[in-house]
Amino acid sequence: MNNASLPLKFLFVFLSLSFYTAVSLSHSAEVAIKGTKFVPQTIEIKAGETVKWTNVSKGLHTATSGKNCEPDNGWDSKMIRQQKRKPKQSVYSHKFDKPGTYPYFCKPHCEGYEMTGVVIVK
Ligand SMILES: [Cu+2]
Repeated sequence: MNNASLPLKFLFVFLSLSFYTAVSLSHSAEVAIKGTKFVPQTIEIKAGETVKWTNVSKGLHTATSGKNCEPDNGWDSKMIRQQKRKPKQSVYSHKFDKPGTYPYFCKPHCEGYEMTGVVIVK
């Protein structure tokens, strides 16, 4: 290795670590409700962790456990209001204790907008 490549090598390590940190953070259990989408649509967590949904859109949304727009009588956020006006009502949290795949949807926007998401608990 010549001297000129050494700084480049450090830069590469630094960028790799930065990228790794960004990827790790994206694994945190935060779901944003933007427009008529859950972002990320699929989130993976470990058993015992909590997923927090935050509505940053203008509309009213729910995070409701179930498939094909049908509630399965699991968890249901009820309406999660817009974040800016009523901050306390803009967030819904649910703790997932058992491993499994948990599909959910937004009641007002499931049909038509296909506003759905999945929580995968490992
Ligand atoms: Cu919605």
